[in-house]
Amino acid sequence: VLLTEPDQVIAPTQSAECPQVSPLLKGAVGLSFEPSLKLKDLEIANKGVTEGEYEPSDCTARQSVAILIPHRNRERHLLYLLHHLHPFLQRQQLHYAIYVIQQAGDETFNRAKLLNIGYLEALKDYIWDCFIFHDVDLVPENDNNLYICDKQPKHLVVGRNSTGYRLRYKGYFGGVTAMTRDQFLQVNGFSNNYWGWGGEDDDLRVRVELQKMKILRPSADVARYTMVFHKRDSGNEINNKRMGLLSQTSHVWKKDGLNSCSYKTLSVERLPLYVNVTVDIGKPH
Ligand code: UD2
Ligand code: MN
Repeated sequence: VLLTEPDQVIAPTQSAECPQVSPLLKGAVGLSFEPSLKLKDLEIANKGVTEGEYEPSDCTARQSVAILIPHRNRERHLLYLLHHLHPFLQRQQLHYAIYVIQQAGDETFNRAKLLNIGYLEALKDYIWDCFIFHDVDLVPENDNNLYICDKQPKHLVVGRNSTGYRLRYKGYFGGVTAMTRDQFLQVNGFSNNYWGWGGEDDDLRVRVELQKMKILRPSADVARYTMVFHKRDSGNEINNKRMGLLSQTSHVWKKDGLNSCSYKTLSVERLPLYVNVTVDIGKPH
């Protein structure tokens, strides 16, 4: 046998799974909303994020999570959210990416359809395990509110500052929710037919209940958010058809949702801190 120097051992690229409880969590943190904040500052502070995506360097994340944010004309809110959310998700040791789904034009806003599009578009990049449907103006206050999915759909907003941190009503499913890829597919996603403010979150709850799934919530002391103050946006007037639509959900969910979501992608910009997907979603008919 010819003895040679041992080959240099190449470290396996697969590192151990991240711990069940991240050692980086801080619990409740004070939030700041600095009017002078600039996107450039955030980019400098988040060098580990590329094209909106991050992965822990020293362990393998337990879940891969896509954060989907429906958006139009709320730039300042988006900046505040990115400012807090990136470090928050990194402390949770997640593999994640942030997608902002931007409705082009001034037709009536459609939050639910934008979120369906976010799901479909994000899956073109990676087979995400879990999706977080996230209002742009809600900032989580406590990093023990884990942005991971569970055996059942999760509602992450028990309370927020403006409503005394209490659940608004039984069955409330708005603001920030978490569903696995399969859970969301099973309910055929959101309805595409809610134009304007309200009802689309209740519709998703009905879909979830029709599948005999049960909504989970973290404890009230953890599932707390600050909502950045805002008025009702123009182009997102209250949807007077919402009650009528809601009464039809059990009949129409199979054909109104992910499988009927038609749109035109105008651009996909891979910015340093998020993927900006701009879409033409049409208008109510
Ligand atoms: C509540 C729900 C929200 C949704 C909405 C009814 C909470 C905390 N949130 O929010 O999830 O069910 O009622 O549709 O209960 N947006 C824009 N530009 C616009 C309009 C809306 O970006 O011009 C986006 C943005 O992400 C915003 C979200 O849509 O956070 C919901 O709209 P909202 O903040 O005006 O409604 P709000 O606070 O009553
Ligand atoms: Mn809001």
